[in-house]
Amino acid sequence: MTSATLLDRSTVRDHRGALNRDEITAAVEETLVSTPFIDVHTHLYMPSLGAVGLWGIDELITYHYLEAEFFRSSSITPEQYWRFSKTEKADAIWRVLFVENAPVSEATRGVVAVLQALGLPTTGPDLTEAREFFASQTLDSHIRRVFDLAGISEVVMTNDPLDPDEAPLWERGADSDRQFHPVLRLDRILNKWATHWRLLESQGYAASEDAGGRSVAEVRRFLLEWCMRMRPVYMAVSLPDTFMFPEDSVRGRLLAEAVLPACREFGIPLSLMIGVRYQVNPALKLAGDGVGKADLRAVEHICTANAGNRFLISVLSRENQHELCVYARKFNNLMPFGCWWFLNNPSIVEEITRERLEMLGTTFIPQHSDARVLEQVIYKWRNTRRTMGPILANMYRLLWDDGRAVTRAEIQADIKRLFRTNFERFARVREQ
Ligand code: FIX
Ligand code: ZN
Repeated sequence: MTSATLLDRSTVRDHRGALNRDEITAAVEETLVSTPFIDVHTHLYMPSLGAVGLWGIDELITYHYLEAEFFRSSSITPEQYWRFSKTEKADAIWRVLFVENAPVSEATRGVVAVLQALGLPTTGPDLTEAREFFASQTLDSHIRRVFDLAGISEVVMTNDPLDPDEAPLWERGADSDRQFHPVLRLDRILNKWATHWRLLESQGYAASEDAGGRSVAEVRRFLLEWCMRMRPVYMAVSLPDTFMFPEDSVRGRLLAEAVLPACREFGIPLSLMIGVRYQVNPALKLAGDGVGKADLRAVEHICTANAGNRFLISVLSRENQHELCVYARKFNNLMPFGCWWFLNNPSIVEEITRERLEMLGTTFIPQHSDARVLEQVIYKWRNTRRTMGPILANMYRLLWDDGRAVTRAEIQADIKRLFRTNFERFARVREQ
């Protein structure tokens, strides 16, 4: 006899609109499909920044996730590969990962899902038909269609104020777009000061190599001027597995004395993405980064010392996930988000998400796409909905078995909170 039948059904169904146990799965699936998500971290760009945005079949195939997998299955060396044209690179990867081998990995299967969603052939010796299709698209209408297929209403960009291609577009006054939210990305300033302080100096900021003198105040001025220009929804930085806070370093000083005060002044969160081992194999370029377990006492210290700041935090190492959940229970100025990069695989997303639901309820942001190529949002959000459905349905069934049914409205509110309002409220998006 199951626990369900042991329960007095009338007590379980004692509130208006309560679902039956066997209605939960369909209600969850329908709500996941009908709720447009906000994608809180991508490397996508609004049309007015079109020059730096990636889209189309050649970009999909030469995505650094696929390059890493290509070098495992091909005798072509990275040195030879980097001498290829974009088309030659895409042709080589298509042949090796999609023709000579079945595309079963998460990243290769993703390309197949995108081709299918756009009505293109998912098999075939070459990419001719796909190239013709993408060549016939108009970027603006294509973006809207792709967002619809992905079930997202907005994306959050990654905008680098020191990027030589992107920064001039902002300085010339890039048109904003309601479906693209800017973010001020600070990796060059915080992680590569030694090679970038001169750029600030050349722009009229009194910076110095040791970040002494007026450097801190000037960086703060730089950040606030870019906040006025870009209106970011948050500032962001990726950090190595060795990151510590406080830290007696240029990064430690700029973070504590320039970035955190600027975030408070502009009223936006700081996103910390912790745990990268940069360029463990430089021959693979963007595909050459790795992961390392970080000492999350840095998170404890930064949340404690900066109660006036809000932190969006994602950690790259699987081994750091539980600690992050525990810290989120201690600090309500900490919002865990996403299953980042090497964690964005359904088996790991399931593990992390179940743990977060059990420890945090619905007070976290389950996922972001990290899309670098426009059409990737289609498969990354399809995977997320496919993974989230059974997890959420099981959660509500357990609640049912424990004596309380849920309503469709409650499921809608929870899913909206997980994939929209947690971010909107934490980043105060609608207030800006
Ligand atoms: O730092 C980041 O934002 C990372 O997401 C990227 O650098 C990384 O290369 C990536 O594409 C992960 O999915
Ligand atoms: Zn990213």
